[in-house]
Amino acid sequence: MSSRFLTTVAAVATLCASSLALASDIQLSNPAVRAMPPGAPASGAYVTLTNHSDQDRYLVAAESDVADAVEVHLSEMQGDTMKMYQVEQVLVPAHGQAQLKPGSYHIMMMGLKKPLKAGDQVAFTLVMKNGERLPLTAPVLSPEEMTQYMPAGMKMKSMDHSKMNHGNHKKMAEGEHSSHH
Ligand SMILES: [Cu+2]
Repeated sequence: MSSRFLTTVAAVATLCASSLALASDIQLSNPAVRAMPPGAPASGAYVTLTNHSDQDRYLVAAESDVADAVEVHLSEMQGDTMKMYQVEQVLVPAHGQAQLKPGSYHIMMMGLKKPLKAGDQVAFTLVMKNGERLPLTAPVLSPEEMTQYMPAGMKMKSMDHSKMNHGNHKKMAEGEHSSHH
């Protein structure tokens, strides 16, 4: 290992001392996994990606060892039936957001290796089109908690309890905001 490399590492470490997450332009917030009873074949995971860069970015895949297969899906109403299918990518627009949420884009875990109990944590790796890999740990939410996670439900709650909305992802938000410019 050259001393030049060590110098670079030290400089980067200093810059990022307040938040390792700042290594990426993509901020992950509001992660959630839907709890599933024993024997359930599949479940969904949700997260919001915020792109702090000037370039459009794309989520192309997700990985986890919790299931045999993990895919990025889109749910859509077709007539009065909810259909879902795998998508090649999800756009995270420059200085914008992509929300993976119930009834829309989601991470699909198929062939669950164990039941997903409320309170558990599930580790994922999100893969971006540019090759960047973003680690993500998502809490498993009970059916009741998932109801709160619904975008419509969150909107109504935030009218009365605006702090609740931020409380859900305060760890990530604080780290990002303290050094974001
Ligand atoms: Cu799906």
